[in-house]
Amino acid sequence: MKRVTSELDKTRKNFSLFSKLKRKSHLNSQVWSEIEEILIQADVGVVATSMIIEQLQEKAKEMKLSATESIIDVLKEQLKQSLMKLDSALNTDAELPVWIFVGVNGVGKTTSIAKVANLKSQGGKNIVMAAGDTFRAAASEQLERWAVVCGTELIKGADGADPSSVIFDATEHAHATNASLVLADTAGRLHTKANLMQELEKIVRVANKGKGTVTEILLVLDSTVGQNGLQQAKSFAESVDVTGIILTKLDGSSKGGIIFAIAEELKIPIKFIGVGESHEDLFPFDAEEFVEMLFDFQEEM
Ligand SMILES: Nc1nc2c(ncn2[C@@H]2O[C@H](COP(=O)(O)OP(=O)(O)O)[C@@H](O)[C@H]2O)c(=O)[nH]1
Ligand SMILES: [Mg+2]
Repeated sequence: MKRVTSELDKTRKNFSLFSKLKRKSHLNSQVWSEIEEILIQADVGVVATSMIIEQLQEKAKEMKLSATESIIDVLKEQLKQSLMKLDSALNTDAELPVWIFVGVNGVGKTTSIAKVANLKSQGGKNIVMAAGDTFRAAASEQLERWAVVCGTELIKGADGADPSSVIFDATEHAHATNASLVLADTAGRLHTKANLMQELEKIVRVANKGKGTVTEILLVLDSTVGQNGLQQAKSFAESVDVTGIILTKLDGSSKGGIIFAIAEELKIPIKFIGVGESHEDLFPFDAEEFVEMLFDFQEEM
């Protein structure tokens, strides 16, 4: 995840305020409220921030800490732990694993499929993409262009076709051609529309009917929308068993702190982060490295 450092500049800028705070030697109530303010500013959110502060205050008491510098170090470890509690490993544990990408419009589902395809085909996997966004003709054309770039196969249906049947056909094709992973796109849907959410349940059910097994349902969230992403995640998780989150557009976002809200409040692991528009701009999520990068602000000191 080394290359990501500069892409995280905007989020890191928020966390770099901790370096100024470190210079205040004594831990007092003003320092506590500044810690709180920095976390909220970084879009960790009010609920997760108060959970974090509460834990941190307990530790400060237990460890009898009185220096601001040491509490910032403890905070950094605590943030790492909260992310590491969740398992970011990707599940391919099936004869033919199927990963379904879900989320609202424009968050980066289709682009993320290209990125995951690129990463996994470099790792030796034989991939079939399923153009399950049959809502707009342009959507399968977009995925088709990516399939060419990534050198993967693509199964699509007629415009307006039932997305479940397109994804089902992709699993049959993948099985027949000995492919090892199916990546299925879906149309963006408003999490507030009950019928669209029901369609998603059907997609998952049908994808499991043939030779494929759905081993990941990846919810794609746009990090630039901040706390609104939490609401999206809660609604999707009510309809389908979301196994992980792909957090996109971190390159243009100062709201990367949302990662901690997702971990604390939703307990859904982040599995990938997206940091740009090319098919190479995606990284498997590494909690330890991520937190190290956020707190790597020597240059600002
Ligand atoms: N900067 C940036 N742009 C992204 C990222 N992921 C997706 N995009 C852009 O967001 C827009 C919507 O992406 P798309 O994959 O079509 O979203 P979908 O509607 O969820 O399928 C496109 O212009 C993408 O290039 C990312 O990680 N960083
Ligand atoms: Mg799309």
